[in-house]
Amino acid sequence: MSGKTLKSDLKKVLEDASKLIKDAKDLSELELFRVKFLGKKSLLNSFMKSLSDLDGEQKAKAGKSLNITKTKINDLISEKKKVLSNSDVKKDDGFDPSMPGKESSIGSLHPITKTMNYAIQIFESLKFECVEGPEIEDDFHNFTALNIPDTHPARAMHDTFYLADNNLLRTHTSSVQVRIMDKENPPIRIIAPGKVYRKDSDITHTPMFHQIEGLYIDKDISFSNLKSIINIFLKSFFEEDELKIRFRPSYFPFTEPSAEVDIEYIDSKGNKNWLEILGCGMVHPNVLDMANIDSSIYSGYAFGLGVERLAMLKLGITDLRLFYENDLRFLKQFQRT
Ligand code: 2U9
Repeated sequence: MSGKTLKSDLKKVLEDASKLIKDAKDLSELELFRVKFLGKKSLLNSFMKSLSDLDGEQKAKAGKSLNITKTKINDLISEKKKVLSNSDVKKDDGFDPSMPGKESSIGSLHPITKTMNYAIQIFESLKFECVEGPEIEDDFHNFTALNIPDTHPARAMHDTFYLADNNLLRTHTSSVQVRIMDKENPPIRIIAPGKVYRKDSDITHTPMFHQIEGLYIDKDISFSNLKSIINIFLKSFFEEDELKIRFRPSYFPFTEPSAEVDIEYIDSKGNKNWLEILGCGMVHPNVLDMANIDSSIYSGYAFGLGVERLAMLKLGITDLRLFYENDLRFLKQFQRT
């Protein structure tokens, strides 16, 4: 490499580089030119490598020329980079890079799920174990095992969604508790939360709703144990130590004696009303015997509550249908509750 040829070669490189850099359309094209003229495989770099073939003064001179060219190309690139960076922002009119980013909205649990979780957590603190089971059931687990005879109106077509092969959509989560009784021996202390289905649709009923049912079977379980657990649960759920609770005699095929429980509710005008909130009773001896639990040794209590009803009272919602319309204006109100 003679000094003269190097000089003219470098002149040519600088001319080519200046032209291309000047015409670079955008930052990515500019980067391609940087690699082309200054990268490992560039002509400049190959000249650098062949410097070792030269000696003394020649080497120093050539090295200096190379460095000057390199610096000039670098400066051209930096200058162009500034121009392109500014014009990139200007080109995208309306874009202000200093604006804070858009907040992405985080989903939240449905008010029914929240109410259910809240109730479950109270029962768990009272040492009830949470169990789950299938929503598609058979006649035995949903009806027969619960002392609901063939002739009972709950079995009529208008109440139950029947499926093929003698299956049905469970009408209550009692079927889950039957499955646990079949598998386990007392003491059994469980709650079964979940979706249940009934062929019912009007202003106060939806064909799917949520229940939490509870069951406690052991020796010497009495109605006063049942009253105590219901009182503790309701006072805790409504966060009201002075809550007025009343047990009213009732009938269910799976409990004997049975009761419905009302709470005193004071409306916005200050009027007091009794509101039915749940059903309960002592597990019918037939139900225990059918599950091979000796009813002469064991007794138990059971209760069932509708989660939608609890949620409406707790959250002050007056129309059941709001829960299932998926209107974000409604749902967003419970994001932080
Ligand atoms: C077993 C034995 C008995 C569960 C019970 C109720 C009373 C009850 C309703 C409340 C509102 C259903 O959601 S609702 O419409 N439930 O009144 N449920 S006793 O009794 C059982 C459960 C399991 C083995």
